[in-house]
Amino acid sequence: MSLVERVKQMMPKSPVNADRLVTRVEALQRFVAAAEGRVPEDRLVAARTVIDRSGERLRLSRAHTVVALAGATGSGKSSLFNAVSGFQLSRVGVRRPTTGVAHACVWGQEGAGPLLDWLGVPPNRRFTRESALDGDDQATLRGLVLLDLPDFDSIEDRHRLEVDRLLRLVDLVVWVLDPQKYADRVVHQQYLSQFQRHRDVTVVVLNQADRLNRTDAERLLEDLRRLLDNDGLGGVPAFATSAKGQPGLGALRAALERTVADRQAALLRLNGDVTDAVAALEPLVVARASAGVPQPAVDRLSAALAEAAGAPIVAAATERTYRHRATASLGWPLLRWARRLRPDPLKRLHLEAGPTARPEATSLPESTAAQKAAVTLAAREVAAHASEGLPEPWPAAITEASRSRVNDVPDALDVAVASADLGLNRKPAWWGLVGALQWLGAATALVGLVWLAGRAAFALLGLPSIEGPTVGAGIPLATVLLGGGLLFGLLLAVVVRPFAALAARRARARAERRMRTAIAGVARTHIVGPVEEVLRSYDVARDALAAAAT
Ligand SMILES: Nc1nc2c(ncn2[C@@H]2O[C@H](COP(=O)(O)OP(=O)(O)OP(=O)(O)O)[C@@H](O)[C@H]2O)c(=O)[nH]1
Ligand SMILES: [Mg+2]
Repeated sequence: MSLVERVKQMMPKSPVNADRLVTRVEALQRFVAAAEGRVPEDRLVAARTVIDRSGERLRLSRAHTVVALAGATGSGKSSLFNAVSGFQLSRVGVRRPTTGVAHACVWGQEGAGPLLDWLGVPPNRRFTRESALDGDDQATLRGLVLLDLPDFDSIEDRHRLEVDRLLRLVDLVVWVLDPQKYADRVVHQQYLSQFQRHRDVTVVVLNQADRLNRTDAERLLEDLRRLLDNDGLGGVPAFATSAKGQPGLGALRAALERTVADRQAALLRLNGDVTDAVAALEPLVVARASAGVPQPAVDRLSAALAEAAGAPIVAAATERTYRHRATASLGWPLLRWARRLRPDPLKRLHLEAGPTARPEATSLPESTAAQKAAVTLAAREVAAHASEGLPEPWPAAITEASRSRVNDVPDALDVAVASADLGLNRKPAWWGLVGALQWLGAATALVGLVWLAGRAAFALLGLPSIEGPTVGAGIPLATVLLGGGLLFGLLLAVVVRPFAALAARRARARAERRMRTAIAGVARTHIVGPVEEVLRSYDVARDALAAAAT
């Protein structure tokens, strides 16, 4: 089996489709858009970084593969870098640490400039391989951008920062370990084990193997593989190298060639990043969708709001006003004016019979502390139901949403009550009929009265009295007219009274219904609506993360 085939076997990976990766990143973007403002920003930072980075990396160059040589000081990164490139490009030193700034060597392929700018490699540290002199010797590495990184265990802070920065950007990492420090805990805990989700783009070399005999090299490699297993990196390619002697660079070069040929490293890397981000976000959603806000809780909230808004008071005033006006319209005509002197109950609340034109001018009573408490409780109940089964921090976001418009609620309730049509601005038709009959009775009585008065005047003046017609047992018609007219008016007033009372109660019920409808609208726009908006965000976020996960 050839070396390349052996390496191929060591690097099994299922290819990542670029379109699929873009779909995953877009789903992650949808998650962030839905969750922002609901979830603390620090929980989203990693996802945002991945979104930005993948966008940039994919846009910059799919033709290049960026491979970093990372490791502790003195492990031989620069030596390997030089050996692979075939030139002394990066200084190999005795004084540690030697490399302070990343060096890059680009094999062929025009247009790596923007990529190197993005990576932050200074122009004087960029080299190009595959000059005219090389011919096709280096063709198998065409597209490779090899980076020699500073030491990650550096006593120099800025080295570590530089390494950490670049490790987030590169497509594939070759961890260069040496026989002395390959088991270093810091290396494994702080670096290698953090790359679990990037196992497809991780290669580990035990460098300086020329310093070991074959048996020791095998033993150390075995030990190294065991440590990698513990790091969650079991099965990643791990082999011995030497920049100076046996076993040389063969396996490393083969790994690099294969990586370049596959053109998969960038996609695999980003795919791993997305998987990482998704895993970090997973606790923010659970498997099932939100349950919504149950109608009974909304109804209880509307009822509490109706109380606080004074709807029952206005409804009672509507009933009294109906009766008041009915009495004024249906009572004995000559006494009606007395009724009219008293303002009707609605007017005392500065409400109009239909929708009130200026809701802000009403004088509805302030809601009591108990009513306010009932509203708070009902709103809390809505939030609690909506939050059921949702992971943190969604319940907090839901509670916040339920309170977000609380300050506008009193005014909105006043408007709802005032603008509800109380249904009293049109006189019922039967009032007209009864009113006309009342006038008829009164007119009859008046005719009788005038007649009797005429007769009395004639008698006073000693004029001969005119005997008018009589009714039944000699009762003069004038008396009958007066008495009958009065009695008729009185009886009519008594007879219509229960009908007016019934109609008044119906007017109250109708007014109350209309106000409650308007108040339910306030419950929806001011409390339930904002809560449902959070629930919608949750569902969108949950679906988006499920899409990003696969
Ligand atoms: N025998 C042997 N010596 C090596 C090998 N690789 C590197 N060295 C030596 O190890 C020392 C350090 O090598 P560098 O290549 O500078 O190591 P580095 O990892 O770049 O170190 P920093 O730049 O400080 O991070 C030098 O003296 C090299 O000659 C190797 O494969 N075999
Ligand atoms: Mg170096």
